[in-house]
Formats: sequence, C-alpha cells, structure tokens
Amino acid sequence: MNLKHSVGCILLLFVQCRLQTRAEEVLELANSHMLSPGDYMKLININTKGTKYPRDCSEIFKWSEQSSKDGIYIIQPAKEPIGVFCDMQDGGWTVIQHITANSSVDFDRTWQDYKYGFGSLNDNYWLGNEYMHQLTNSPRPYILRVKLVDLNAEIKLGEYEPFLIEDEASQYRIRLGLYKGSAADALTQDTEAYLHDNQKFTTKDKDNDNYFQNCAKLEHNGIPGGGWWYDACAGANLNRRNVIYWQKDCNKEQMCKYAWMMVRPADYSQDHSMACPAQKNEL
Ligand SMILES: [Ca+2]
Repeated sequence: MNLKHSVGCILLLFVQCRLQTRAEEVLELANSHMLSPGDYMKLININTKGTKYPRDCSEIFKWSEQSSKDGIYIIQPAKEPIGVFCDMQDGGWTVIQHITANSSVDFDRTWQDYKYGFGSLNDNYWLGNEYMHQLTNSPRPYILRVKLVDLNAEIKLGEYEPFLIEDEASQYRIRLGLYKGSAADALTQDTEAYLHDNQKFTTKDKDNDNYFQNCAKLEHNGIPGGGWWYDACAGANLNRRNVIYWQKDCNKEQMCKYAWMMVRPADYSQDHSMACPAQKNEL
C-alpha cells in the first residue's frame, strides 16, 4: 500500500467515523443499543429541525401519503425519541416484537432488558415494555396485531382492540379488548386453561405469574420461555426462541417460522383494515 493510498484510507475512515458520531450525537436515541452503526446511517427520517418526531409509524405512513417503505424510523411516543421498525406494507404498523424460530437473539432476559428492549431493529427484537407503555398509553386507543407465519408460509393474523400496556408500577400489565382475525384468540380466550389478558409481565428475575414456580424459567428442550404476560403458565408465548407458541396455530407439532407483534391507533383508517390473507383463511 503506498502512502497516498494509506492517507486516503485514513481520511475515509475519519469521515465515516465523524458522520457516524454526528448521527448518534444528533439523534440521542433512547434505545441506541438496538441499532448498529450501519443502522444509524440508514435511518430514514432524521429530523434536522429539532422538532418532535412522529408519535408512531402510522403518522409517518399518513404524512408520506402512504408511500413510505418498510424500514427503521425514529418515533417519539413520549419524551425520548426511539428507533423502531415500521411495517409500512401492511399500512403503517409500529413493530414491538419480532422473532424468528431458532433466532440467534436470546429472549431469556431480565426485567431490565425487557423494560428497555433488546435485539436488533433490523432483525429479531423486543421493543421494550416501557416504550410499549408509552405507545399505547394514549387518548387514542391502540390495536395490537399479531402476525404468524408457519413453515408453509401460511399467514395468520389476529387483532385486539383496544390494547394497552400499563406502567411499570403495575408491572406492565396487559389489557386487551375485542378480538378478530384468522388466528386463534390465544390471549383473551382460556381454551388452554390459561388467560393472558390482565396479567402482569414476568421475567426470570421477577415472578409476577400465577404458578408456584416462575413460568419464565420453565424450559422446553433446554430453552426457557423468556418474559411474557404469564398466567400459570401459557396458552401463547411468542418469546420462546425454539418454539413460537400460539395455541393451535404455532406449537411443537405445527411449527411457525416467524411472529410479529405490532401496534397502530384504532381510529387510524378504515382503508387499511385486515389484509387479504386473513380473509382468505376464513373462507
Ligand atoms: Ca410464580
């Protein structure tokens, strides 16, 4: 390598580092631990004017006249801006959880990890109970959408309206309203003798469940269940890494490859109601 080339490389590295540092400094995202330096550079809506960021992905989608693409955006549901993956294809949904069966992201985490989120926004992640609370604790009620994809690529959807995650003082209790969709209602129906609606959140270091042991520590093939709104214990658990569980739709026999949990205001728009796959499944 000649001297000219070496100087060029050093300069390029310097510029890249400066850009990266500047982006991180300017943004100060509360969940920066979920973005790689590369993710920072690819952020779609960097706000240079110092005004507030949109509250959620549905606002971004609406302002873009429904032309935004899937990707990582900055939102500001409360005081602090955070990064999040927006599912724009399905109409401006804010993704709060995404898991791939046997993913390398470990979901066996502590209360603190589940509070502020873990994983990577470009991959599998838990957005964080605190941010889920900020998002759903709004005068406009929110909808929770669960999207499940099995090994045959069949998609099932389920929606709960309204959906609220209470604050930490209430142990991030889950509140769910009416259900519709092609997937089983695994959170408000107790067909498996476990009811998740109104349960507090439990992690391996904070047992708020109704079982004599800690449900988050119970293992299947050596993998613990991870944090969830357990009863005693589960009719659904999307945070067990080796078996995504949703009653009859995703289990040991009927394996699922992917799951998502996403939110959007309930009064957002009637034009973007349930997508086609759910209707097809109901025929
Ligand atoms: Ca217990």
